[in-house]
Amino acid sequence: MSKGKFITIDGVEGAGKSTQIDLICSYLHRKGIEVVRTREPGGTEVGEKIRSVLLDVENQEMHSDTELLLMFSSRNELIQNKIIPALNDGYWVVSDRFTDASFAYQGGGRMLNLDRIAELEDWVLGDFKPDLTLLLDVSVEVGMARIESRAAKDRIELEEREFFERVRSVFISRSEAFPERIKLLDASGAVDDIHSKIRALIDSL
Ligand code: Z5A
Repeated sequence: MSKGKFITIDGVEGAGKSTQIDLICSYLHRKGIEVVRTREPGGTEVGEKIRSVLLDVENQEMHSDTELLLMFSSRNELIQNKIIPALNDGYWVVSDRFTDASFAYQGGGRMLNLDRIAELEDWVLGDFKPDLTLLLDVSVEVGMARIESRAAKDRIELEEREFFERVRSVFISRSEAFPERIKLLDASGAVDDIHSKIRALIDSL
């Protein structure tokens, strides 16, 4: 059995990740490809517990380094116990967010040193990386407007607009630094138009 492919999808809040992942999974199923869908932080039993701590609005005092380390702890659990076994069994894995989000949110948003994040990436991932990363890019304004009607915001969503502008800017720089892997897509248009661009990228895998 051949190894599966690993696709990650990222972007600021409200970029449409979940919407596009639904369509990607249906598309892969129609092509006869078995898919494991997951998310970060979370995606495993331990990871989901870490996610609750990370997003809990009660934890306002959490130190930024703690936040970063928890993101990578959840990621390690996911890679070792879910992603690598699934890929080895021939499944394709689609993850709602991955390591690029740590560079964008903790590096950009929290202004942590990007080299230190790269050290953690090296420790936890080694040579392992996604086959394709879809970066859905919308302005912070558009993203926020799309999620405005949600009942409650989580701990990170409570941040100021400037925080999310820095997040977006690091995402864009990463897509320029790693153009082979990270494909930036203008996600401000219609859902179907974005999906057809994504299908073309998936077909090229
Ligand atoms: N985080 C971190 O800090 N560091 C890390 O390393 C990692 C994560 C991995 C968890 O995020 C939080 O963890 C996140 C980053 C941080 N923090 N924040 N804030 P999450 O991924 O679970 O949640 P999210 O980022 O807040 O995702 P989201 O708000 O659910 O957005 P989305 O999945 O991109 O969007 P959506 O649910 O598909 O769409 C939102 C709405 O827009 C919905 O009503 C759709 O119908 C609508 N939509 C979607 N596409 C369109 C288009 N094209 N046009 C118009 N309307 C649309």
